[in-house]
Amino acid sequence: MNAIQKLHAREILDSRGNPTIELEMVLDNGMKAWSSVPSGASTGKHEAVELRDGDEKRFHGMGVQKAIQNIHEIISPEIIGMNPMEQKLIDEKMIVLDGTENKSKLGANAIFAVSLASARLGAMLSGIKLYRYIANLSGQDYSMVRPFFNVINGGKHAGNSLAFQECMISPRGDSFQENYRIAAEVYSQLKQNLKKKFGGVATLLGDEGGFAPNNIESIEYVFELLIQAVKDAGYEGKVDFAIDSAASEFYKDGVYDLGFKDDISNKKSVDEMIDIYKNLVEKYPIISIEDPFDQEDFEAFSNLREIMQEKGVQVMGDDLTVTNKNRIQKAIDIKSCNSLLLKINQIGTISEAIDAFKLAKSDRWSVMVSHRSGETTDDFIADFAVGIGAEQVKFGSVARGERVVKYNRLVAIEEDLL
Ligand code: 2PG
Ligand code: MG
Repeated sequence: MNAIQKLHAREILDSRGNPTIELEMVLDNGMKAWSSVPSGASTGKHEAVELRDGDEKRFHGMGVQKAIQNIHEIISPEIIGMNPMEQKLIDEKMIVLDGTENKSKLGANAIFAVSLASARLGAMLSGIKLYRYIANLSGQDYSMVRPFFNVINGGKHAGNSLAFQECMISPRGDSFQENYRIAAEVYSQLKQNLKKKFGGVATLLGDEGGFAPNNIESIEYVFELLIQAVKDAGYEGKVDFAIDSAASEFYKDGVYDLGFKDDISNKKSVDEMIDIYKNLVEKYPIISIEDPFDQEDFEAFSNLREIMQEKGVQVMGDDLTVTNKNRIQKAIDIKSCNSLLLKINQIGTISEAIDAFKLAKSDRWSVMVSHRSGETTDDFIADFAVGIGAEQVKFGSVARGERVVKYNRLVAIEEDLL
């Protein structure tokens, strides 16, 4: 009868060594699907709540035993007996069971694990590939995505002094395979160049597998390094760049402090930040700017969007919009963005993430599906991005297993699409 028979969750570790949830969902015919839960470091204030135990004696308070207990004792009795193909009903049931605005009762991490596993099981039951199943669920046409690879890490994701969180490269090749290869070649060129210039310590990695050199005087200099690596690798003019400032992390009392990690004050006003972005876009092939300002400053976003729109540059909301339809609607009304960063765990369920996607599309935004800085080897978001027909993805660098597992899945999907 194709009913969910059992949910079993356990505590595992993510790529940063923090505890997270792995879930197994079993169907009455013996089919099994699993999921595991990522976790952000530069989380937006308005994201759905990731439930942590707060017991300092275990994992410095980061344990997820309460969330696991919520799966076993509260979600499981309600979900057992349901058909996993009823994704919307399952997601809605959990939203009602939780009953809070931000999923703080059951934990968005608990809800997310169940939502993903049921989609996987639904796809297995339908006998189709997960990305095709997601396309059916969302009513969208699946399509291959353009990847953005985070090759220089800063902000909260690295121990260096760079304020800006992510500097990405995005080759303009004809296929995903080609873009993946170009990115890997540029990455290894960049490694050689960094080593030659600053020594081996400059090639240490940040949380998302990009390099985290400490000898960087300015954000311009990062892009000079990238220009050089692209050129040396033989791809001059064939690679675009993107930036995720994650600016909420260095915003305080009306100013952006680019020296925040070293306690060396380097304060910039909104207007000065706009000048930095204008200058960057003029000098380098930057096509996307994510979270350029604080997560509450819809107005500053919209000032930048007005400037960038005509240059064809994306102004993308992440902490600003948190995959939440109320905040996306506000950003549409105020014209803050023309692009959405979409993270399923920011909102908690697949159904809500699909709704967020559709809302952004209703205002003709582009959409980039994203990993979190703390990841697992779950590759669900690769299928999800292709299935909903998002144009872009970012899953970190071309190194570290929890990042490449998702890009590697795209290689297989692309083959399947040919
Ligand atoms: C971001 C993400 C992922 P985090 O800001 O876009 O790169 O970081 O998961 O730490 O929020
Ligand atoms: Mg971001």
